[in-house]
Amino acid sequence: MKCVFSGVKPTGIITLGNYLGAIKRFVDVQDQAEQNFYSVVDLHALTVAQDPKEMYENTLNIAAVYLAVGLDPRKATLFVQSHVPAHAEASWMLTCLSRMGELNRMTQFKDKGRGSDSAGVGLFTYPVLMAADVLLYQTTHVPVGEDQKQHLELTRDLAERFNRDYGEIFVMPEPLIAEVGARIMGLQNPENKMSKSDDSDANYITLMDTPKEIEKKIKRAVTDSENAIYFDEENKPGVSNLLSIQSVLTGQNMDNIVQSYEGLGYGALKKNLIEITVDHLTPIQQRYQEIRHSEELTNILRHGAEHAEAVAGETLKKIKDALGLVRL
Ligand code: AQP
Repeated sequence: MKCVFSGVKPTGIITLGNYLGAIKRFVDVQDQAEQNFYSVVDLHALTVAQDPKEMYENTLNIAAVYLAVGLDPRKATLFVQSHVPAHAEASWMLTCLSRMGELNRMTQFKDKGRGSDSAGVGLFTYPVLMAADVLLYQTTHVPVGEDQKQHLELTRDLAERFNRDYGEIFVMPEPLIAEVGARIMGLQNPENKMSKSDDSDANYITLMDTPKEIEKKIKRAVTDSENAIYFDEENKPGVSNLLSIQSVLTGQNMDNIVQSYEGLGYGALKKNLIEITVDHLTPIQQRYQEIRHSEELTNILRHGAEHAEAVAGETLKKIKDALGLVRL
């Protein structure tokens, strides 16, 4: 892999969904790629009204999580999106290349904006900003959860259109979507994906939840009345979701996990998963506490922004030249 880019919005505390679907994979691939860029995409968070104080804290919290889960700043450039103005600039240029119809088809806009007159324009153009994020780094691979697949297809469409109309500038990025864990579902509502801005905190586990909170949430997780443990997303979404979480956290394959529960009921599955989750998150939380208020964190973000700006700036120059914008 030549270059990997991905990002997370600072819209709340990172959930097990964000972690298993995306962030854990950032760590898994950081040694395989020649270059890694991971951003806290704060401009994306603005697409929905944010409390400024929470926004500020959440941005630094997510940067600290990046380090706590094992991203290594010697291998990965970590930065805050708004520190690199090229993202907003390139986004405008790509917006002018985008079509209403294709943005209208984005399912996340349909879900969050529901096509109403009061839906934010930023929510509508969000996928174009994401395209700019990815394309500015000549990204070859983008580790994301299933929900971002459609946005990445749009990124590829825009890159193709630009290359065709203005000359070959952009590399075509590929999504990296896991087979298991790409769509972790809500604990109370396993028909919908787990989201960090969900109204009910019983629906998600955050990376910062205490062992007691984890225990309470997993114990209360919705299952079904069959009391038989096997993987069937359609008919047993709650149980299958718990099994997926166990599979990604432990790296064990699904068949082995299911076999290990033979003759056991949901109580055993939940008890085991509570233990696995707490054991996995405890060292992450310890490292997070060490780093969150350290100077190390701000230094890493400062250096990250400088490097990101240099790389993105090169692509931005090419875009401007191709479009005929005068640079003096
Ligand atoms: N439930 C999920 N399962 C697997 N992957 C997920 N991701 C999000 N939810 C799940 C992946 O996490 C990465 C970062 O997501 P994001 O914060 O940039 O945006 P999102 O997809 O909108 O995540 P949330 O948690 O649902 O945020 P809110 O509630 O603010 O909208 C992405 O790669 C995403 O695919």
